[in-house]
Amino acid sequence: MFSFDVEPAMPHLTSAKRWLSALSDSDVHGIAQKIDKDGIYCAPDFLSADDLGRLQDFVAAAIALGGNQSVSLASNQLGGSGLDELGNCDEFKALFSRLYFSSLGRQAPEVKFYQILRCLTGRSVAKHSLMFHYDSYVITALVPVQIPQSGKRGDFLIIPNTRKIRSTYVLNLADKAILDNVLMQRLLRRRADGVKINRISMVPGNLYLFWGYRSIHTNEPVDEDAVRATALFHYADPHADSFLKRRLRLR
Ligand SMILES: O=C(O)CCC(=O)C(=O)O
Ligand SMILES: [Fe+2]
Repeated sequence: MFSFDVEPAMPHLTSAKRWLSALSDSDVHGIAQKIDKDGIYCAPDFLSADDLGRLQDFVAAAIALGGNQSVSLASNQLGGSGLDELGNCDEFKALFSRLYFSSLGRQAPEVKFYQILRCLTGRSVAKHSLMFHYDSYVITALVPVQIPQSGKRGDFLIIPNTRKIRSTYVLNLADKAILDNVLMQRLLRRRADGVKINRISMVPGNLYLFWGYRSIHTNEPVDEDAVRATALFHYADPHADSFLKRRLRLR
């Protein structure tokens, strides 16, 4: 009998799950403290080269299908990419509820992600860059899938922890309105207000965590002929039960 000495393929997400399963409560607390202090936590090499390669192939196909322009894919369009598996992975979901509890000291809501795969390329790139914002969700995880090696790489910009979780949806809207106007965006783009903005050159396959609701953030522009793709996992909307929000039907 022949026996081929071929290594069996590693199941998907093995290295990510290994790292996640090994996290103690004090590790999670350390992550929360790092985000409080520096604005962002990075877990290097979160994805294996295989998992990352599968994701990069998926991005290339999505961009080709989208006519070589920027595309944003939601959870229900991510089948087969590996991001669906990550979004449903118990160890990954537990990281978010543990972080939430560690940071806020409150029982964490069920982990359901608002998930997107954001692929920037082509002429539409400018429209999607330097749009400073607060997320609607407490915790944001970002996994870079593809980052240009040269030229305009679309570095991530963050002014961390500039606000608290607002007690009401109206106050949250007020913060967003202050930020979402031409003058304020122009000030931030020119750094004219003297605030210190952290710039992060992201590395594909790493996992980045930050308080998306509390931090002003965006990405720098990307060259039109390059591709910048990031997978985002947003968790915990503090205003999910707001009557006003439901009436306005805003996300
Ligand atoms: O892709 C990025 O670097 C950030 C995207 C982001 O902040 C968002 O989609 O909420
Ligand atoms: Fe964001």
